[in-house]
Amino acid sequence: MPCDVTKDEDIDRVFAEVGQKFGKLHLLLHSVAFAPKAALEGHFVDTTREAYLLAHNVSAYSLVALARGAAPLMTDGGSIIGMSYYGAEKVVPHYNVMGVAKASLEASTRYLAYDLGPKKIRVNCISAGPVNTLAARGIAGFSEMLKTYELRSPLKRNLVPEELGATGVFLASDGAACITGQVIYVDGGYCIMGM
Ligand code: 0WE
Repeated sequence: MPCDVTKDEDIDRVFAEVGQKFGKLHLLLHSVAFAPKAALEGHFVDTTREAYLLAHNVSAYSLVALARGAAPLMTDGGSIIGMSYYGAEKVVPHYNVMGVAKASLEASTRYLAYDLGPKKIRVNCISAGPVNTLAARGIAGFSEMLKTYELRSPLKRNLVPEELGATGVFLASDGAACITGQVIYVDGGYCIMGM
């Protein structure tokens, strides 16, 4: 089903259809982000108001709106998963406004976890190391980033997408029944390094 996450009508329609088709929902995976290309190329200080608001609307507020739509269908409890990146926490050159939006996504994860915990709905983020996706291919210096993870991460390699899937399955399962409000790094341990 198409869903423009900047439109409340789209979100309402999707969850109404999910309710009709399935009656309930156990898992919501939020995997959507956008910042205008220009904002990811120049200096963060030059981020326009328009680019800042668009990045936060699509990449962070959408988690709140989707969680509100999903929660009434999660009558057995549920698992909500967002996708984040280390640029939320530390400065990654050129990640710019996306880093600020991911910081907002991670903080929203904690506040949603608090609100929805009494309904047995858990809310967590997976913070992924770099993955060679279509969106990543346009990013200047991306192949250098992959090499840096190979060289510097404790596991001395990049992740494979199946490992993100496996972490998602874990977070959706009862194995993670007492885990909420967390950011789980799937990055070969890269984020623990100081040098
Ligand atoms: O979150 C992301 C990227 C998401 C993204 C990608 C694009 C490319 C095309 C958001 N908006 C756009 N807008 C476009 O016009 N990542 C974690 C991947 C990523 O993006 C970077 C990175 C990494 C890693 C940008 C700069 C530096 C590092």
